[in-house]
Amino acid sequence: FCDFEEGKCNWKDGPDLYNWVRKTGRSGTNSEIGPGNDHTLKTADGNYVVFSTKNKSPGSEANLESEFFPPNDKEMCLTFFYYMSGRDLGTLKVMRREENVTESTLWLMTDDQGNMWKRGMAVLKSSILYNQIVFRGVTGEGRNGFMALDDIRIGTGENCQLLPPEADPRFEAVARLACTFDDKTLCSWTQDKSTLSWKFGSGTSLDSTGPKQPVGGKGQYIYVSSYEGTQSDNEKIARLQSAVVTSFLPDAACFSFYYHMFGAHVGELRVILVPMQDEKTPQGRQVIWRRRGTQPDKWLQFKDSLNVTEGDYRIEIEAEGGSGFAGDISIDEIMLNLGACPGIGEINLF
Ligand SMILES: [Ca+2]
Ligand SMILES: [Ca+2]
Repeated sequence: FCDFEEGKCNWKDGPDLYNWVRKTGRSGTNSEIGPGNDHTLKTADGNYVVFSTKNKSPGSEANLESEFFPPNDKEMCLTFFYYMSGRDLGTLKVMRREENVTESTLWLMTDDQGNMWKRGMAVLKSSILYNQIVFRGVTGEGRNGFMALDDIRIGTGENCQLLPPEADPRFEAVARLACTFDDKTLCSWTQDKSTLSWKFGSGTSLDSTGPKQPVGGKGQYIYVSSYEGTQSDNEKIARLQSAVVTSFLPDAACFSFYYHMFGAHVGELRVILVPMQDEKTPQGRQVIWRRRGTQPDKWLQFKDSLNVTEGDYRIEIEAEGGSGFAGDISIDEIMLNLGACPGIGEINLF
């Protein structure tokens, strides 16, 4: 248990540029801002730890790390109080790290949660590995907000559940990965800059190998031309990378999108899972689906239940060019839904 009245107990600062700062409600002695009262004493003399967006660029990170716990065969429970205030504040995540092997998001809240201390709770499943808990703050665009923590307790698992229920990191993943491309953005997806690029299309070009129209008849899709003339062999891939998604265990998730591949020189379209702990090693990339060469001249749907064993991961959609100009690979309407895909297979669309 840690109430931060005497210090940070066994909680340590991560290796990042910024740290969670211990502070009293009334203190103006350091540059951090925070709640007026702590949670333990509910007075301005009480202490907590805080990470603010003040003077930090968006995406700045601070980690508060527990000691390593030995393998445990019983479920444990993490409870804590959090205070998140300010526009475009950013994200507070609770991560579990197992022997530096896997990192899983247990709890996640984004942006302002009202000007009060709220109770958070997360189930710590049994683990056969040494493991630790990490509170990770990531700042957003705001410059005048803060996230604070107090009264962190790790105890036995009776009546433990995820609180608040909306802190389930899976909901965030579902919302973040969906993309129609209709507003001419990639949503939370990013392009790998070292490769060929995905371009926006609306079906109005004279190119006879692209789709006649986007899925749904209007808006935008994205596509890759088979050949752009100037590329060398190792540049023939266009890669679209998802934001980090947490494992959907014990439930599955259904990942789907529409694709259109047509023309004599069409290359290959692949879906790849990249576990974050293996991100730096090529053998960690798991190709879960591939389709090669020209297909019927219409939108087809890829759909598959994601079976990821544990830990956080990223999805990549990779299009490989062909040996000539005749051909495009297009995709549209990326979706992620909780639960396994009903009737897995490929479904034709008009
Ligand atoms: Ca306190
Ligand atoms: Ca679209």
